[in-house]
Amino acid sequence: MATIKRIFAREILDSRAFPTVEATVELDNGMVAKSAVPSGTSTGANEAVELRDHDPLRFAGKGVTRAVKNVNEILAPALIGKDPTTQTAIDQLLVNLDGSPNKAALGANAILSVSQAVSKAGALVHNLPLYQYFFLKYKLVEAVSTPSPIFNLINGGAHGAGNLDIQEFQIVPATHKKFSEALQIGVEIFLALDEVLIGKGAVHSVGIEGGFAPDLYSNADAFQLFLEAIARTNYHIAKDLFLAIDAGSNHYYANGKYKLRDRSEPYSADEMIAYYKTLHEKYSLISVEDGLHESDWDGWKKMTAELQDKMMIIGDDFLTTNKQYVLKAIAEKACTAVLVKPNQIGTVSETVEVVKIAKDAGWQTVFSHRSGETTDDFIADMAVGLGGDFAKFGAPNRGERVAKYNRLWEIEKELEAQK
Ligand code: 2PG
Ligand code: MG
Repeated sequence: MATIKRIFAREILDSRAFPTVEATVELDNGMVAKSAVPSGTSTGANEAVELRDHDPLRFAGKGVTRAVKNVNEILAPALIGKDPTTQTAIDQLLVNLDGSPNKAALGANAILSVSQAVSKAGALVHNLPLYQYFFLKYKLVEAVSTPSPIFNLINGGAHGAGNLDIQEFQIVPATHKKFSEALQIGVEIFLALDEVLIGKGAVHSVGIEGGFAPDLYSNADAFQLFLEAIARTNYHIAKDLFLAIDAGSNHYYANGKYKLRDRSEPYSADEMIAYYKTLHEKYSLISVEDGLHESDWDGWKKMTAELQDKMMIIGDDFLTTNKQYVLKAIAEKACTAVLVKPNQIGTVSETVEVVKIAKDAGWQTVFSHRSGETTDDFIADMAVGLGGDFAKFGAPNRGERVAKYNRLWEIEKELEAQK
């Protein structure tokens, strides 16, 4: 049995130039595994706590030396000599060492870096690719397959240039397409959008997740841009691909109302639901994430009742990959899908538990990157190994995004070779 010989963490930079935590696990047989944690920009109130230094004299207060120290001085010594394949026991130990309800003591970034690196070490010990290790360990699905990608091609809200309210304007290739075909659709529409924006003399630089961040007058303009771009390709909306959004509605919510620049009067929750229905009719919208504010449970129940036969209702900030909220939303029929972000909860095992609960309830699972990312492709393997239905890794652009899409592409090839 291989055991953990040494664990250490360090600061590395994420895609926004903020420091984040990378942990390295060394085993007594010489094997080495590393993993880095991502970080959100538009975060849910109930996410596990990301520990930052808040020292204004270092990296604008974004340093994570306290989290690094917690790995090196508290988590690492407790794990020496442990078997890295005992993920559940190790994660429980990490949770206990923290002792707080939301990982505020040691930091979810500290804890997750170790938890993820331990998974990678466990896969190495079994001589398996990480996705196979997850698949065989947790048995959440009958067979491994690659998830369908959701591409965020226009960045608005907290991720964009400040002139669009909706956070992510996405395209979803038809789910019967295999991953590599879906990737090609995403890329060709991304490149067509670039041409359309250049043709209009509009800003065509990209936002925080690699999608374009153009200067537009209204959210409706973004959907029109999609139609123009799609018309330049050989693909057809509602046949080869569909539109979707991450509304990120916390961003434009105030005093019980939603303020979209498309209309001078703010929208009520009922009017937002009607708005999403119109988007479905007009633009084949098949998925809406965080369509209402994270605290509006009654609104979410209504939204699910009214829209679930037309589109997927995804909870992100609303559920924060937290069992407590996922169970409540299942019981109250407030969603039909969960966004899966390991750093919202802080360990691999708790993430797996949430995925299992969602699957058992017949929900869809959408594995997601964060806006602050590294080139670690952990989430791609996790999505495959746990039977994720969808993978949302941003635009097919920027190294930290394409690292994950390229990993899915590689896995597709591996799986095809095994057939
Ligand atoms: C989201 C994510 C990822 P962030 O809202 O779904 O796209 O953004 O990481 O900023 O929370
Ligand atoms: Mg979201």
